[in-house]
Amino acid sequence: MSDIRSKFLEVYSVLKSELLNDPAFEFSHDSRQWVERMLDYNVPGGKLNRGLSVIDSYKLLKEGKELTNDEVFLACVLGWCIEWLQAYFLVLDDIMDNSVTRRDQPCWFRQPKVGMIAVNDGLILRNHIPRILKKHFREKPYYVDLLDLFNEVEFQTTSGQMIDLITTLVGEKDRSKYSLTLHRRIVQYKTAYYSFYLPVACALLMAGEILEDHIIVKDILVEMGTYFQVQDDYLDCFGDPEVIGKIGTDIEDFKCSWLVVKALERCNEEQKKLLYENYGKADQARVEKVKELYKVLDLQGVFVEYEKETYERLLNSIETHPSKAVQAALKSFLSKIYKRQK
Ligand code: DMA
Ligand code: MG
Ligand code: MG
Ligand code: MG
Repeated sequence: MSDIRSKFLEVYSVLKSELLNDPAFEFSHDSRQWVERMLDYNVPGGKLNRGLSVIDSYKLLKEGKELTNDEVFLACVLGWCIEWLQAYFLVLDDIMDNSVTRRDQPCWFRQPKVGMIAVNDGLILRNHIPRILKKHFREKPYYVDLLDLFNEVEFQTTSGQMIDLITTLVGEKDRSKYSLTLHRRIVQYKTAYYSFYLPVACALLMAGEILEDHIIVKDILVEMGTYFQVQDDYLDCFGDPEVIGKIGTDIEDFKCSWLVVKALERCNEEQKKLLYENYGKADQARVEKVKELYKVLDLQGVFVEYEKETYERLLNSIETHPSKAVQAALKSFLSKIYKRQK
């Protein structure tokens, strides 16, 4: 394991132990055990890309200057706050999307004895974040900005989740409403801000920067996040569940996925009819018919082309940025997701 990853995981144990001994709540043996199990199940088991990106970006912004132990620790803490935020969104997202597996295990709400307690567990995860921030950043000059950043990004993400969910109501009435413009709006809000802008914004605040001075960086990261969610939509259908650790549900759930938008763009009247009849039904045979159609329409080829173009476009806009350090941070983030299989 890389040095930084093992350091990062050590910090998880520190934060967990602080939260399990939070003096603001008198834990009983059972409640402490519940929270510990819930955290271990939902927080550290992902790719950790978002969390690790805070440390990576901060290092690059410091242009090779050796970081102090304290700086590394604080960057790890912020990284974990993003992983906590992600865990909170995912626990609730899996309930709303009626998903089966996540990170190679059953979704938390599918665990025996958990069920809808998972809703409150999601809220607990969410409430941990300001507690972690208060403990470690209260004295920092950028504390208020940090709190504001997390609040703003959470608002954007929950709003994105809302439009992701209510758009399916529109789609059930009229599938032709699903467009690239609508898709873009959903994924910017539900994914791009918290997954891409937030890690770099955390690093910028730690480096003493003012976020308003970095609008271009934000725009590039939101573009990158959009690309990331197109990949997620693609992998939902064409990814290997063994590799991505989750079973896709977008077709059953009637989602305004990038794939269905592209299919609608490309299909003839007959194929459109087939799509209308089979999309959005929790029936394996119908799901297979939709997947067949996606293959006939060569959506795999369309995606490969999209991926190539997007990568080049992103690289170009990164290279127009005046700061080499910022360029390096953005390129490092992009390289982590380009052609990802999981
Ligand atoms: C994910 O959208 C967005 C959030 C905020 C969790 P999604 O439902 O496509 O994600 P996944 O495919 O991981 O369930
Ligand atoms: Mg989901
Ligand atoms: Mg979802
Ligand atoms: Mg998805």
